[in-house]
Amino acid sequence: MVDNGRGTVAYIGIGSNLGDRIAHLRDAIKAVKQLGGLLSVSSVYETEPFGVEDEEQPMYLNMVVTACTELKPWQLLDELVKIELANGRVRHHRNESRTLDLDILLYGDEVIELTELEVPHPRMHQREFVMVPLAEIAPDLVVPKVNLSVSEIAQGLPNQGIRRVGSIDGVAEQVQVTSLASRPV
Ligand code: A4P
Ligand code: MG
Repeated sequence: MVDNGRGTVAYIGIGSNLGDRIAHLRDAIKAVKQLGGLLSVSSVYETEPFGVEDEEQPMYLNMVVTACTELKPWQLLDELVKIELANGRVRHHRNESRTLDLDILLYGDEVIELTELEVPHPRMHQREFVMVPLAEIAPDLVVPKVNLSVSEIAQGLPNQGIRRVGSIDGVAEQVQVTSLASRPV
């Protein structure tokens, strides 16, 4: 168990491709902080929708944060769902556009294999939109089950269309223009 004295260190992936994407990311960061504490925050990346060939989707903003929390993993998942709902998340089918998606990528060094909660996130190591921001904040972390470091995994991925747009404090104007002018809300 990875415990820094204030709970377990958890890595959380944040994604948004609907509405005011930056506002959703900010809201998520604020809310996650209240679940215990925030240890680090990656840059924000604009990323091509991944795994959705059959429909046109707006570009995503993605980032990863490190939290520490005394919540158990399933309690953390419940809280993340509440944060998604508070940000207008509607669920019809998998991989659809969303105002806010919060995934538990890693929870300490735990391996959890339930349908409702799989940790490490089962698809994280295949995705640039997760591994590139994660490599910024935890390059040497070894991902359980994959048994490679985050930076090794990130470097081995094919190009999937990812562009760093800046820090969460520095990106507001340039990304809001695209998101408000041309994206459905
Ligand atoms: N679930 C199981 N394990 C976890 C976990 N570690 N963290 C369950 C969070 N949830 C977990 O999730 C579906 C179910 O996964 C939940 O009921 C939960 O109990 P969801 O958020 O309702 O639906 P989803 O996100 O559409 O499905 P899924 O399969 O989690 O999709 P992914 O893997 O999250 O991918 N392209 C770009 N560029 N950026 C993105 O952020 N995201 C997706 C969604 C697809 N393409 C993307 C992006
Ligand atoms: Mg999800």
